[in-house]
Amino acid sequence: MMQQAKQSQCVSEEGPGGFNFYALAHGSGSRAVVADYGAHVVAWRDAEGRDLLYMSSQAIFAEGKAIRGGIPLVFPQFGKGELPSHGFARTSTWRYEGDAVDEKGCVSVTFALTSNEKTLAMWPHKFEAKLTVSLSESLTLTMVVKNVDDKPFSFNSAFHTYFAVTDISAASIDGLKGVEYIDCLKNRERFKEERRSVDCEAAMDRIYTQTPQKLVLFTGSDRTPLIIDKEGMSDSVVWNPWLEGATAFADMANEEYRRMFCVESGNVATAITLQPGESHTARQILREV
Ligand code: TA6
Repeated sequence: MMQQAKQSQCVSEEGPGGFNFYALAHGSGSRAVVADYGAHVVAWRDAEGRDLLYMSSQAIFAEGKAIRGGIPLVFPQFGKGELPSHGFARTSTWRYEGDAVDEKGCVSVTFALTSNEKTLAMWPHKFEAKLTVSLSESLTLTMVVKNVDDKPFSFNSAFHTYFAVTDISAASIDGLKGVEYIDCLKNRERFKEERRSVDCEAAMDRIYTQTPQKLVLFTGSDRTPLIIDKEGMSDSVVWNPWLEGATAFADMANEEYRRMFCVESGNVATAITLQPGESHTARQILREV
């Protein structure tokens, strides 16, 4: 255990877009990279160096543009609305707050985003948000939002996780049978999932509500499936743009829809309301079975 602790580390360097990238290395050989821009996990690799997250080959690293891939943070709005799509968290530069290695060798890095003139102009609520990324044999994201205003506010949030799959036709999700979902491609009509294993054979954009704490994602590879474990989040969005959607994205090669599958833990159908001084914690733990 001490050996692993010695091998675990966090190193930062400037990269595309002039953003700072924090490379986390764990003694097991797993790796992750987090940008201060959006507090965005841009990579997570297993001990063999295989990418577990999809990153578009045409992703744009520039202020004001969301990075297409990895784990964009959705806050304080999900989807389209009064704010830019999925809110301003993923296109804001977060403040590096420090990194640490614990006695078991788990390495973590923490970022903070506090309401400022720009956010207040879009969303008139004073908040403090912190995002901690922890890497061991698993990858854990913990986001704490605190209401530092003198009035309540409500928000939506999600970890918009782009999982890498060998081919979308071979991917599937277990754990959604019996769960109600909102189909965003069918006028947001509500349905009940009848399948034990949910696969994807066309464009898909569904908000599964009140989902189980754990889902299992089969990525079509020879690797063991991934467990998606969430706390403090009621919903799971399942999305693939298919060819027609990918073609519409300037930052995604058309055929790359086949190599990604979004499963997004979040508070999407139900917002979180915080009274002054209250905090909310959302946590997603990703690990191989
Ligand atoms: O999570 C699914 C979704 O809301 C889709 O409707 C699609 O818009 C996707 O997010 C990507 O959104 P973005 O703003 O990142 O292009």
